Amino acid sequence: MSDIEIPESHPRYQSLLTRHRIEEGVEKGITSQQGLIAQGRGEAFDYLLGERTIPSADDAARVAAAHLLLATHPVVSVNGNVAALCPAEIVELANTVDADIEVNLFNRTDERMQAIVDHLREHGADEVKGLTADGRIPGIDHERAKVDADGIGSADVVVVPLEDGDRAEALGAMDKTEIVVDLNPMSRSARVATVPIVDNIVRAVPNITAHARELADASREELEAIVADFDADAALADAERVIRSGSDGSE
Ligand code: PTJ
Repeated sequence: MSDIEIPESHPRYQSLLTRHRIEEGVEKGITSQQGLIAQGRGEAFDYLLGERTIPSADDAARVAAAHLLLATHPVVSVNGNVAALCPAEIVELANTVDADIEVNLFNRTDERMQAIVDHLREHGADEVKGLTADGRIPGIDHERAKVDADGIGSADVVVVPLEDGDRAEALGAMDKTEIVVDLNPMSRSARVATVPIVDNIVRAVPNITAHARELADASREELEAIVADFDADAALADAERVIRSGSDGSE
């Protein structure tokens, strides 16, 4: 990571790099201006979590990997913040678990959709879905309802990072397994997720990939046991406890 002129030893290096990527995303027409606000909200929670992956979030990332390996048709949904922050890591995750990538935007415009598809292709994606938009998620009346029928429309497991609660709830109602990455354990999307990962997207995505690689040879029974053991409410309660107390119990 060397796209900013700040030494990696700087204590706030990762945070400054993340801000820089979001700013650059806005300049390139990838990230919406609201994305800057969303980033600020996320940063506040990350600061309280100690800007690290807490053990319960690492466990959740492993469960997410198991779900993705068990899935028949997994899809990773990408918005303007995710595309700016970790495009290559999204492509790597999708390749590792054989998932489709689909762009899905709250502030959807044709220009921004195309800019994100192009950006993901520049970072190694072969096929990026989302432009066809021939499917709809029932129960949502904004642009996020638009999906590809052969993408999110027919997925059994969907990774939805930095989601708004509406779509997360509607996808749940369609009986899809939802893996949500959100730094706020109290957000509606984290609360309705099958697997909430309370971590920064820049850490969570490579972590899911690492777990998927480690679990690549696990049997279906082993993966199903990992999935069955997970308690989403306990994961959220743990993240909230860390935020309030500043300790994850591991020190
Ligand atoms: O690109 P678009 O048009 O689809 O718009 C995307 C945004 C993010 C602007 C839109 O979905 C939005 O407004 O989201 P919210 O409602 O602000 O929710 C964003 C959530 O993501 C909040 O709960 C933040 O805490 C969380 N968040 C922000 N940055 C990160 C994050 N979670 C993980 N990693 C981050 N880097």
